[in-house]
Amino acid sequence: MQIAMLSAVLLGLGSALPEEKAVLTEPPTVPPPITRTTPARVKVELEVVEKVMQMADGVDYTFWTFGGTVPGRFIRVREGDTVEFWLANHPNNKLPHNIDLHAVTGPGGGAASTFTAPGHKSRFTFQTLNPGLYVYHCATAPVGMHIANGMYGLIYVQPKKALPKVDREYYVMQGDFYTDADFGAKGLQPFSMKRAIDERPSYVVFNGSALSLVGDRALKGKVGETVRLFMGNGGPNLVSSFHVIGEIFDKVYTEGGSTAQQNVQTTLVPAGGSAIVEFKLDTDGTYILVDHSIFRAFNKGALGMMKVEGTGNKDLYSGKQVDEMYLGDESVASSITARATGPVEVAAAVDGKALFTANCAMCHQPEGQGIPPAFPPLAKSDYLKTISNTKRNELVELVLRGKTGQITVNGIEYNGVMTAVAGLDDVKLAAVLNYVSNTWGNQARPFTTDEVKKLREALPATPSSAGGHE
Ligand code: HEC
Ligand SMILES: [Cu+2]
Repeated sequence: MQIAMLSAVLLGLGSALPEEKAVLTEPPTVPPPITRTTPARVKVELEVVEKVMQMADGVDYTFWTFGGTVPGRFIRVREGDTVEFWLANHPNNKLPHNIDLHAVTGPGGGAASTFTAPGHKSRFTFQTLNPGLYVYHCATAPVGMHIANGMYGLIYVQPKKALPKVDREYYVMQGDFYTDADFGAKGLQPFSMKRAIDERPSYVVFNGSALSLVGDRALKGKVGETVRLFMGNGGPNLVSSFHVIGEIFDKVYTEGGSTAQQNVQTTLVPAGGSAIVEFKLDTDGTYILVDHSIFRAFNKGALGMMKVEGTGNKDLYSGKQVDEMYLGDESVASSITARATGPVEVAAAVDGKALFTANCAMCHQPEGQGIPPAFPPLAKSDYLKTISNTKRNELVELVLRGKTGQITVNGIEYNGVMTAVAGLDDVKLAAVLNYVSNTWGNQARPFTTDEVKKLREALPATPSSAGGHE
């Protein structure tokens, strides 16, 4: 009886924290300030979604996201809270993912505890010991590639003594992106591992697109209001010289920490770091957010706007607006004035190359070169260079069912997870198999729709142990 009472008391203590579900917001919005003054057990549910979105006018990119946007959903909790964190990986996704939150004290920031395959979800729990503005990001290999595809966001651990109330809070995050073609090349642009390693981005943008904070999507304010920007930098490579043209930051909580600097023109935001900046809107007009490494702003997309309405203070400033004279470069100007049209579907043409780009290139790379030791090459690989007649059924099976286990390709060991590729009918499957077995110097007897249909029908009811070759 005593033991029962004791455990009841203990359980009582454990569940004493009030429970609540975190409100997560899409950029550029920020969840409302937390008004409670005691700790809570906060449930955070974040879903990984891989999807095509617009990176600039007419330019599409396959982003990997936390919550369907780049950056991912803004998470707001309070110092001293216990956070029950759920990471879900949408079943239509192709890759495993995880999350490392810089707000976590504990190994990997949660990475190992949240490693999640498509169609699964994981949970771990942590306490928020330190207040501040923290980056979170995916940390699944190849880590740089997951971050470069947009897998980052911000979590704000609101201090016990909250910052003073402001009229508006916004969420802005910079990121650099790597495509084979330079800025502005139209169509779906594949990720370039080479450019990422060389740190030569083709795009540097706020909130995942050169279009995200311009035109109708500009941030808004009114004369007399105070604004707080939660500014982050996902990288993966560049640091940001964050500046708002026509404003002086009254306060900057440098690096997202607890001490405010005053009267700052440009603040340095490290890759994987943040800053909280505050300013008062003293007069009307359009204020331009830039990375003051200025070619990035005018030639790579790192430009946003804040439109301030109201009666201007002519004593303070009188004259024409700055945006007109800065939008000089035609390619960027036309790109940022164009209206975004939202997510774009990949064309469903039965074109082997397009199917490869949409279904395989994110892992095996645009030229089939792979990324040793994570993703094996398909170009001139021992397996595909001349695929033997007896392996043709294995190839069908591995695409339809995925593949795990150790293999050696061109002398290098791989022990990865290839998830099943969904949505390929016989026509498409034949087209993509023809492409991979007859491009980059690979040679094979063509796969016909008929053959693929037969091989699919002949697949064993349960996956064969090999899945592919050894
Ligand atoms: C999620 C990333 C991913 C995607 C998408 C993917 N693969 Fe793979 N693929 C892998 C990994 C990882 C392996 C190695 C698996 C292992 O270690 O057992 C692999 C192995 C293979 C192999 C065997 C290579 C060898 O030499 O044994 C072939 C062939 C292949 N993939 C073709 C494809 C094709 C075709 C597509 C698109 C229809 C595709 N893959 C999509 C990750 C991927
Ligand atoms: Cu990831």
